[in-house]
Amino acid sequence: QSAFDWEDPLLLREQLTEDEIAIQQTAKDYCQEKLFPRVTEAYRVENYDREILCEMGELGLLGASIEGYGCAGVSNVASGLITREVERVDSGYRSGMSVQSSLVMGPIAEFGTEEQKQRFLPGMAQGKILGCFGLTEPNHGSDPGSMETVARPHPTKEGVYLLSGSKTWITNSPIADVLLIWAKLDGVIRGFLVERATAGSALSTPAIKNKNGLRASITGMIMMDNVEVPKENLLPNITGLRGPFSCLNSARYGIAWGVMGALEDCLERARTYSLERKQFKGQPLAKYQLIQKKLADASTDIAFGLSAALQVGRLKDKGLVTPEMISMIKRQNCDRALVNARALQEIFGGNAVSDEYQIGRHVANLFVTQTYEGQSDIHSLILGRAITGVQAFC
Ligand code: TGC
Ligand code: FAD
Repeated sequence: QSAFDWEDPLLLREQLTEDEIAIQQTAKDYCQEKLFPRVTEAYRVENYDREILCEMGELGLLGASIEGYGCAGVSNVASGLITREVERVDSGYRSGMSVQSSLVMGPIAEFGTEEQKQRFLPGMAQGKILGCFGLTEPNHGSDPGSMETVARPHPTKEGVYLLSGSKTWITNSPIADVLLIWAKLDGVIRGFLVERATAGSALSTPAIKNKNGLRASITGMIMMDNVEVPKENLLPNITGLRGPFSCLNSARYGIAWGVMGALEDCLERARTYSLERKQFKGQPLAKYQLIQKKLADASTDIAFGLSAALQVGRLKDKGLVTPEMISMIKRQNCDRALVNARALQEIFGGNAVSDEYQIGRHVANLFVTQTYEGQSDIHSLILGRAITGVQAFC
């Protein structure tokens, strides 16, 4: 008879292939040996080390599920396991990786020309070219369909578009080499690959500083005042909101795995602390029932959340996934990660306030993960529409 394993209560590893287990271990070794030692200081001073993307590139972690162009071509489950390991360290590090992989490399691979794929994907897979994804605007977040950013043909230069507008809360924007901008051309949403090297002073990307969460990632605005973009940089094979949302399907799927990694780290730390900390006649906190309930709740939500992410990953690999399935796991796993991390934080008492215990950083990050890529209530409405056939957005 098998013994209960609190670190893998429903034996998820039994459902994984040998390749997937090996890929997860490679990612875990890198994250624990190279990323974790940096994160406390990076979070304190709000610094994102650009080298991280190059290190991830060397290990084949970027655009990992893309076939060819220097990418690893692993299963969607393996790519979920990678995000779980990165976010076990910090959601901000997963954010930088997700944007590069799912939100910039993904659309180039899916909707780009062969020339665009050859030009961008190998350098992006190595982390040498850094990307960002510009959808959200100051006046349009949950409702990107109302975006104001526009593209128009250059009045005198043949084959050139001019982009004007502003985007905000954009991960990686201050240091990105290629900015995927969603803008309306003749009223229809299109994707443009803006290259910083040729955009000149018509493009600016100021950083947003003093964030309360995700401080180990870099976030900024994108201001465009007639930025020239050659027609070769227009994604040709996609029009409308389906473009950005198709990319978001992959990124939201990754977040559903990632936040479970962050919660696993909270659980491991809270369990260790509760066994070591003694209160009332020298008894460890772990002996008390209210503490045990918090650990049991978190462990159960992790086990259920990972099982659901695995099921959706397998369906994605078979081409059977729907956006609503992804909304379901994004919403549920982000919500449960935030609620449980917040409850586990209480186990640390006053020490929770010190960043040395790491838990406060996860809690602050998990608020952001519940907000970006569709705030949880927006995913409720997506599910509500699918269940009833009636849309409740407006
Ligand atoms: P709606 O009428 O629902 O759809 C318009 C068109 O889009 C298609 N579509 C999808 N296609 C593929 N996948 C999906 N998930 C899709 N969802 C919608 C749809 O079929 C339709 O196509 P067509 O051809 O019929 O025109 O559009 P709506 O305006 O009513 O949408 C409402 C809503 C709420 C669903 C949507 O706007 C939404 O999801 N809002 C949330 C916004 C969001 O997620 N923003 C994310 C910004 S990027 C980001 O946060 C990155 S953080 C990265 C990091 O640091 O990790
Ligand atoms: P709003 O849309 O103003 O929503 C505010 C609140 O109102 C939310 O709780 C929402 O659920 C609720 N609400 C809105 N509409 C309704 C409705 N119809 N019914 C009920 N409730 C509603 N965006 C990008 O494009 N690229 C990025 O790389 C990126 N990175 C980000 C990084 C960080 C650190 C953060 C914080 C955000 C990032 N975002 C990015 C933006 C993110 O996607 C948006 O913040 C998110 O989509 C919510 O939009 P909003 O902030 O404008 O909130």
